[in-house]
Amino acid sequence: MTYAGPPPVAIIMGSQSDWETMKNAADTLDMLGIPYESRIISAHRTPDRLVSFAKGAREEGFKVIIAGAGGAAHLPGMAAAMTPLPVFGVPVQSKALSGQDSLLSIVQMPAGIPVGTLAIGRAGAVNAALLAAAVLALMDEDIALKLDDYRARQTASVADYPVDNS
Ligand code: RP5
Repeated sequence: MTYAGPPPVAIIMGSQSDWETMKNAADTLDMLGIPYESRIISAHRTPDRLVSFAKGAREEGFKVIIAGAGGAAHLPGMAAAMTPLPVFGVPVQSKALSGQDSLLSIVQMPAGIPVGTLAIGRAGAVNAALLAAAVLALMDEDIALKLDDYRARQTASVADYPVDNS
């Protein structure tokens, strides 16, 4: 199945400054051929934009939301509060506390409103995209095959023995 309609994945982030991290999610989806839309939506600076996006996300055709934010990272949780879609949260590495603030802000959701929380920074952004792909793969054989191929290539790229680079 190929997506002819709206992109199935929304990548939202609290600030332009989050893009350097969240671009890793976008690049991963590009590599898998999965369409997405990226938007800046701040829980604090653009609350009305957040409400209108989150409440309308399912009707817009999105299937999964990847939400990245740093510091007082309320974006993933507030988005999850207003949509039934799965939300994967990416803690962006903050300057003040190296992303530990972002991680704790995102991961400590109250029971009843889940956010699938990933690692801080690039690894989290890449893995959020891979998890989004895995969700879509449940209903899309093409994506499932691409994920299998990605795993196989990753395994093949790991050398048996370390080399001295210097
Ligand atoms: C959060 O505040 C954003 O997600 C970002 O990680 C952080 C800092 O934003 P800027 O001051 O760089 O715009 O809302």
